[in-house]
Amino acid sequence: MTDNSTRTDLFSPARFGAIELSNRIVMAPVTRSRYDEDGVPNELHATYYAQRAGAGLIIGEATNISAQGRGYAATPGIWSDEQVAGWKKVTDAVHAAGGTIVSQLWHVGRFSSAQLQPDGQAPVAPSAIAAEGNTYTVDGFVPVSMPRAQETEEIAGVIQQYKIAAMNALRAGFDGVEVHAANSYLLDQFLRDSTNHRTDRYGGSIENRARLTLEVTEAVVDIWGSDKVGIRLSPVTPDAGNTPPDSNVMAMYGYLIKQLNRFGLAYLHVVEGATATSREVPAGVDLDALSGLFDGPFIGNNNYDLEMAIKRRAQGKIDAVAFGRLFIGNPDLVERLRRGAALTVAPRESYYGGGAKGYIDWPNGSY
Ligand code: 8OZ
Repeated sequence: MTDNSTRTDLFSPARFGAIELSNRIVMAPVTRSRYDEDGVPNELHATYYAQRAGAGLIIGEATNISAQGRGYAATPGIWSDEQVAGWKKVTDAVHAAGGTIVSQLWHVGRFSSAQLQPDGQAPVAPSAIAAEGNTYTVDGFVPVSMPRAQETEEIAGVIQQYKIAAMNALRAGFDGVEVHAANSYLLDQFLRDSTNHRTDRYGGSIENRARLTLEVTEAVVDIWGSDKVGIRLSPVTPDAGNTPPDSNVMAMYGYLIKQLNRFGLAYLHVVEGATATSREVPAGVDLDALSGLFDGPFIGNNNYDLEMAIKRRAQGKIDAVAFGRLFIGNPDLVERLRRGAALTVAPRESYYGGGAKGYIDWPNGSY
């Protein structure tokens, strides 16, 4: 077998801000929908993450910062004491296995059903524009609900939700947090002119549309320090109903990334193309030019294989690569890639829902 570590430094340790990575192969946040209604992690989730501690860094699956931020049944939360205690089991298990793990802070915005919201209320969004598509509830898939546009005065409350979740992540023993500003959820809904039609200081100009993401980042940095905070963006990923990205991707995300530089964050993480599908980008978009505007470490993601990662690392385009789906069927992915060993392809049916089967039972450590 080949020892790929002689071909690239992707298998060598790195330091992103104050986050220590044992190698530059990162586990992307992967929604697995295996939680009870209380969104509390338990031994099952601790085992799952500990099995994947060989990742240079684990980015935990998208985690609801509040009941209002929840858009899918069976996803975890980080607003209650029970959830914090559950996450502590996960972080302890990952640390005992030698790993590093950050929590991805998530508010879905309009991509929710009233069925999932406190008191059956409408989900909140920058503007009252309905998404298309279905979300998952205990009754199965249902269309997402018409959202309610947030009042300007409510936005401080949203920032507070992020702040409390960031404090909870600290109490739960995480090594940092990632702000989920990707994939057409709340922060991305504010960034994009297709979903943000506001006329207050959070809408209209690029500066105004970037404001909430920057204020949330600042709030989270206040808790953690900038060197333990990363952010994930997906400048061209359409949402589930194919709402288009911003009308001027380069200007919008270019401005945002330049503004993010003032924090000195641990890393920027970008979905290059459409999440879990194509790396294609619309005409006029150059994602490498956008990531090149960032002053700190850059994690590239989306449909990579090892060869592409080695090549893009050698070209100086990435500092680390994040693999999502490959970590489902290969808990020992880093070692498999290093040895050039065969990879297990997890079938789609194993991705979401269920229990231990298809979750913690993949071949581990046998090459
Ligand atoms: C798959 C299913 C549900 C949610 C994302 C948090 O795309 C998600 C997600 C992925 O960022």
